[in-house]
Amino acid sequence: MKTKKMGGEADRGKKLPCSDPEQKGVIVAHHGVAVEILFESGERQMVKVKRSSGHVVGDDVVVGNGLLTRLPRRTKLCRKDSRGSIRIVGANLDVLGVVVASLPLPSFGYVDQAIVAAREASLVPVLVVNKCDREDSGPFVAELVTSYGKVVDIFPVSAVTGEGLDALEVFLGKGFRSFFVGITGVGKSSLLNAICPALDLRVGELYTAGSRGCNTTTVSTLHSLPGGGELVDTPGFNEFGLVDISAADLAGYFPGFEQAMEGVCRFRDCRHRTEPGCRVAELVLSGDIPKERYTTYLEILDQLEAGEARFKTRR
Ligand SMILES: Nc1nc2c(ncn2[C@@H]2O[C@H](COP(=O)(O)OP(=O)(O)OP(=O)(O)O)[C@@H](O)[C@H]2O)c(=O)[nH]1
Ligand SMILES: [Mg+2]
Repeated sequence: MKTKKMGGEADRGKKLPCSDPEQKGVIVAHHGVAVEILFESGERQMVKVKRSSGHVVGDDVVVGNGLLTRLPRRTKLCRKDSRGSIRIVGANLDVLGVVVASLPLPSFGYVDQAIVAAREASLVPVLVVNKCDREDSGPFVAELVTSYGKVVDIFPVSAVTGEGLDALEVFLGKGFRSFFVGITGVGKSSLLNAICPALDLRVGELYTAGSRGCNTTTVSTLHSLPGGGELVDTPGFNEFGLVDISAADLAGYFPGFEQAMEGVCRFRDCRHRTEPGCRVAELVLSGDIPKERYTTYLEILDQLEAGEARFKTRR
């Protein structure tokens, strides 16, 4: 594959003396200082970019005349990392596949925050429960079905035995661009290999309870699937900090609160804590919103409010 240097300023839009014809393509891998572009012609090319270019996998670009120009994004998915930095993780996506397994277990609130972030970014969230061949996976799947069964599609699968992969492939094949997220070691790359064996992506060593959880995948990559659709494999990350969601908006996106949003609370700025006439509180009392869902909501609400208070103090 050719690697082309676009020049120091190229990806910021300054024109450089060069007369290549323009070609449209999509970024299929991001290596920090270079991006791999798949052009509409089928040709692939590595193009050097600044580390701070802001380009991500899934970005549509036009390359030509020494310029790399990013086209407007249809959707973008963001998260805050453990240091509070905002990261755009992918662009022009349709589906967010939150991959979980009974080992390693996701951190508290991970699935909820991923679903909230997907909804805010106008993506369809689904839960992919991998490692269903494990003995402890039955109760784990049952728990997830109780919590999220009415809220999102759930795909129990095993990359090892192939169980459940047909249904997942049919779903992914509907022409979507899907994006797998999940903590390291849940088997995102293994699933892609199982769906698309020709890829032969690197997978981690056997995960045991004492494993340190180092990232095996270090670069996000976009792949076309044999049955249709596209899928992005990503390095695992343990935190899914919310971006662009205010404490006031949280309930509107929160998994399990859909029914509550159909009615109205007495106060328009109700945070659903202890306010009188609160629709969420009514549904928790009647058992329509499970208590654990509500507890998780309150904890994430606390975190968002604390973040907003810190931001105000700094200003
Ligand atoms: N039992 C079982 N193990 C699996 C399954 N899928 C993956 N694994 C194992 O889980 C470990 C981690 O798999 P990876 O595919 O590298 O996980 P990953 O989510 O891509 O990890 P990162 O790239 O670090 O984010 C490997 O040892 C796999 O063999 C599965 O369906 N069942
Ligand atoms: Mg991986």
